[in-house]
Amino acid sequence: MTVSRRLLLGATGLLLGACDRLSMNPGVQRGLAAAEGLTRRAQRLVVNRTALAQEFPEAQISRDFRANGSIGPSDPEYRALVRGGFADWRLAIDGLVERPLSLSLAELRAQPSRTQITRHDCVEGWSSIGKWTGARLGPLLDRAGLKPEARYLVFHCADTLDPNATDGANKYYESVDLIDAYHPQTILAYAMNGQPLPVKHGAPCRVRIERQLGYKHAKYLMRIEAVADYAHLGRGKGGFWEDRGYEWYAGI
Ligand SMILES: Nc1nc2c(c(=O)[nH]1)N[C@H]1C(S)=C(S)[C@@H](COP(=O)(O)O)O[C@H]1N2
Ligand SMILES: [Mo]
Repeated sequence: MTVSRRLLLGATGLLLGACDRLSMNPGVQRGLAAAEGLTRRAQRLVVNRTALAQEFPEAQISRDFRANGSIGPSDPEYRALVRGGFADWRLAIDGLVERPLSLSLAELRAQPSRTQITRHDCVEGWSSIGKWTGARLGPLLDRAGLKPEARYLVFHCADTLDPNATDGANKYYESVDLIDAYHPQTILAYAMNGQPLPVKHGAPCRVRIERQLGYKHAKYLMRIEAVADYAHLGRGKGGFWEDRGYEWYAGI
């Protein structure tokens, strides 16, 4: 992935730059140690962002994977999709792309896919292990062709989670940067534990972003929008829970 490679080269440059400058002065041993600590931490952060999340054997799949947040959206548009067995569902991939896509569930299932058994960690303090199958997001983004200005992906969902919000920030949404978007384990999951994704877990499709906490894994996906900035959406913090105080970067 070009983004991560560029970042990695940036971190290496930082390391060389800092060492060169400090090694000129023999009296700054502690400063040198601190600088190396910093750059090592910076490198670890960068390298870790593209590393895979741990995967588990079948035997460790949770018998009863918890469901959280919306578990049966009552939004009329979504109810109609459920009644039709999601035959009319389309996933839009648009915004700052050269070739906007509109994919049916069948088309999504025909894309390059990945299956992974991972642990889902919710900030509320529970974890469950599940097996997810879905279309890899990276190849789909390449098909759509991100414009150079695109920096984030916004996941727009079908469910209203806060009907009482008076400022219009009612619906669930999330956003990630392009490192997470192109991570090999980032998939548009349409199956869970070998079955079509159940409604309570986000049918017909939810994103899995395995290096992030649970609230980043948007369920009931309707639209993926490439944007330069997310300040104009919701309350401007990049996600439903971010708008209510959670961290935007929820890396694990
Ligand atoms: N659309 C939507 N996506 C969502 C939520 C939600 O309420 N609506 N809740 C989030 C939270 S906090 C968690 S922990 C997970 C829960 O996913 P699960 O129901 O499959 O366990 O979904 C996340 N994605
Ligand atoms: Mo969560």
